[in-house]
Amino acid sequence: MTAPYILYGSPLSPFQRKAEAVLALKGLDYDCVAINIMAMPDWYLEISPLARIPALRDMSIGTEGTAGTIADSSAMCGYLEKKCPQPSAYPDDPFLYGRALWLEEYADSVLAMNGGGGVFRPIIFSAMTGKEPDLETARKTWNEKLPPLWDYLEGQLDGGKYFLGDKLSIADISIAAQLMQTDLIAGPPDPAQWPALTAFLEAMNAHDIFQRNLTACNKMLAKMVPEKFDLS
Ligand SMILES: N[C@@H](CCC(=O)N[C@@H](CS)C(=O)NCC(=O)O)C(=O)O
Repeated sequence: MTAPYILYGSPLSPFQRKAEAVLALKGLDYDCVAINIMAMPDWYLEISPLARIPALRDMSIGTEGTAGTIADSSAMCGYLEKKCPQPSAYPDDPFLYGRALWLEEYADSVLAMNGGGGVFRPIIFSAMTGKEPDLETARKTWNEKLPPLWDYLEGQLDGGKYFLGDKLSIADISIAAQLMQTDLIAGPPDPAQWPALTAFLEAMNAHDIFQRNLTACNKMLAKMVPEKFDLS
């Protein structure tokens, strides 16, 4: 390992995608170490006692054990912002800062629960364990649970390019990271119904800060998802 940071986890985790985007935004190099979430090793559980990926290691602080490690994507993004303030991933204005944290939480909770838990998992985890994809659960989530969340985000964007003002922030990164989780295997929401949100997703899919992660994801998913699933 030669980079100054290590990310433990998998590129397929939307939370790792968020952390990778913040590292890329700040121009920080990192190595990735794969963690199997179905059988996390004991040494990793010491770093991440809630048994979640990703976790970050700052090699300048510690290279072994729990030294220099931070679990939880929000904690690690906050840390990176303090350590390397520019370019900033958080708005300067106090109110916009609060709004950014709220939108990050919205992405990390309901979007993750439904997009990751209700669509990605039933399809990909089944494929990983040699089972048929659970398309019934994925379709129910896609058609019933995700639309109200997309409605809220469409309203928050209010026709804009970014969620807060005219600058990319942790709100955009967190929301895009979760939207990509379903986009990777089922495509975007219907652009006729959610025009601003789908334009936002398209722009984020093309943004430099997501390229390393998306390339890794597409490579990992190529065999399991030769064609995107139609969940409509
Ligand atoms: N709050 C955590 C959430 C991380 C999380 O939920 N990660 C999922 C993978 S995307 C996980 O580790 N799940 C473990 C499991 O389901 O056993 C963060 O922001 O990093």
